[in-house]
Amino acid sequence: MKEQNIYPSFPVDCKSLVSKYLKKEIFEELKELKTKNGFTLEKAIASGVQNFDSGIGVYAGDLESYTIFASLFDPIIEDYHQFKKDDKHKSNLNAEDLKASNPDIEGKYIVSTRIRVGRNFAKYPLGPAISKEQRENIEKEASSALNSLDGKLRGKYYPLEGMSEEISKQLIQDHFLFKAGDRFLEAAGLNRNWPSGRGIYHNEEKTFLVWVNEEDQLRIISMQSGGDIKEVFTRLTKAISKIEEKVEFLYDNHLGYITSCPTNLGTAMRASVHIKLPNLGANMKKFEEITQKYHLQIRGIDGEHSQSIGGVYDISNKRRLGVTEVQCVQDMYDGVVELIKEEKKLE
Ligand code: ADP
Ligand code: DAR
Repeated sequence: MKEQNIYPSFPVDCKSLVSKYLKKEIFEELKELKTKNGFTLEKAIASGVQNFDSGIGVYAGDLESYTIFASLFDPIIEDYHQFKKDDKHKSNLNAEDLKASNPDIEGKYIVSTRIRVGRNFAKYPLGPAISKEQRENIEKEASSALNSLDGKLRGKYYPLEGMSEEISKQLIQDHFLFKAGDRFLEAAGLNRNWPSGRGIYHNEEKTFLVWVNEEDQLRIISMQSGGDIKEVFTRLTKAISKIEEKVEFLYDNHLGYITSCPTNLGTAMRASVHIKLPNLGANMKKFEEITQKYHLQIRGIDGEHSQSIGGVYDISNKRRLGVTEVQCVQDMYDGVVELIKEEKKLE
């Protein structure tokens, strides 16, 4: 019988926020508590306990998790987002407010632009706590809302269940589809019953995509080749408002759009470019000076936990909570303008 509720021990070199903030007294305070969906502290910290290389290491099973386990979640949220428990999140999805003419008209640097938001259904628990049946109901409601989209957003929903290995591999290679089997999501209970209830919607041009039941119940994505960041953002904001006519999103006045991972709270937005910066790549001190100045994150070109290849980097906003969606994209845009300027100097 697996021993329950033992205070976890983390290696001394573990840098995850759960290892930093889960003090013994907090563990004792929270270990017996459960949300109305039966979500426990043990489930909330499972990913960080099984993956010592986590950055954060916790996931919420529902909105209530953020209240019941506040003694742990609040300091993690404050540390990651510099966002205090009395702060209020504000949303601004008005693309007109974005000042972003294409910074790379000749297409010399920016390979592609992608802006995504996570959204969860107000009437269901989050991924780590939903049942197989609830996940399948989400898929039904999401696909019916998506299949009603028209104009340039018109497209088709493709369930993962029954999708050929070859098509799924191609969609992942095109960066359109999520990978299966992330060990962090696995430990958080987000891969349960895989691939039931999971799938992808995309329009004919594959510039508008929606992932259903990956880490969040919806990942609404606008993407295209090149650096017309404003066009990508405008398409995304139109799509979000269309979907919101059919689906009520889980939102909280303090934490904004609610997601299972605390890093995505607030806007749940990641605005990224795949950009060729070989010279800056050889001068990481300068590279990181600029990314820090504009609150940017560097990822590899196959997404989170991947490496950059051939001097192409995934550059995106790091801030998600306590800033608006327009500010997230403005952070990324302003940083990209400076990175291109610096790369030109180094050429
Ligand atoms: P998320 O952005 O949803 O948090 P990842 O960082 O894992 O998740 O990225 C998901 C997928 O999107 C990966 O295949 C990644 O290569 C792709 N991707 C991210 N940004 C871009 C971009 N600007 N252009 C093309 N593909 C991108
Ligand atoms: N790997 C987890 C999640 C960090 C943020 N990325 C998300 N949510 N996909 C960690 O704690 O490092």
